[in-house]
Amino acid sequence: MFNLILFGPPGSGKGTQSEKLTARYNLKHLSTGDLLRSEIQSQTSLGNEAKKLMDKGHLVPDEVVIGMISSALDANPNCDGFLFDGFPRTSAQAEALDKLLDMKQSPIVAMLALDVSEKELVKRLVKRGETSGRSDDNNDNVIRERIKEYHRKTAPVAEHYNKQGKVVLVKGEGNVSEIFDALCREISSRIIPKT
Ligand code: B4P
Repeated sequence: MFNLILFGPPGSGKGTQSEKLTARYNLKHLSTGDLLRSEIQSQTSLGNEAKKLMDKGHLVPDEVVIGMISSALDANPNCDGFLFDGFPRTSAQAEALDKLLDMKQSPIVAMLALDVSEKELVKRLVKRGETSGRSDDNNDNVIRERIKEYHRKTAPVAEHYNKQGKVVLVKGEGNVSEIFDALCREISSRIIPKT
């Protein structure tokens, strides 16, 4: 299995690039944001609780998202690999993911980290909020809080994988296809072993 993490702050292009990468490399896309929004849409009790936190720009508890990822891994035993998007978002989630993948003897190969300035992040999320209907995108204070949560709780996840020598920093500003090409170059030249 070939497992990648696409990492970056809210609005850095994780969802956008994940769609293209999963199509190119035939990976199973696992986005905890999408899984949570689907629970909200179905009005499950998990979704209703998650919505309260997401609407404030806060993270959902670790045990909830770890449980969702664990079920998704079990539900896809035969895929070529996973692309994790928006997960792990805390050090506890990173440790749990490493354990789950150790059991499958298929560790993370690399963390592709999108680098985008805060000014650009806010601009993108405000713009998406005009049309997406996402309640966490149409309020400036919530957007700022999500970025603060990222610095408080998520940025340390990069250090976790840096210690394992797996972090690849990629410039996340520019047009979508240029960024996609840069990600593909990293995957092809540095990650997939040449035969
Ligand atoms: P996510 O769904 O992961 O959402 P996100 O980080 O806001 O968005 P993403 O990064 O995917 O968006 P993209 O840049 O592609 O999380 C939402 C919430 O769910 C979190 O705040 C949290 O509450 C909860 N949650 C999720 N996972 C969790 C976890 N593991 N633990 C706890 N809580 C969790 O796109 C942004 C915009 O930029 C789009 O409009 C896009 O079109 C645009 N864009 C993308 N690339 C661009 C480019 N190159 N140029 C210009 N615009 C671009």
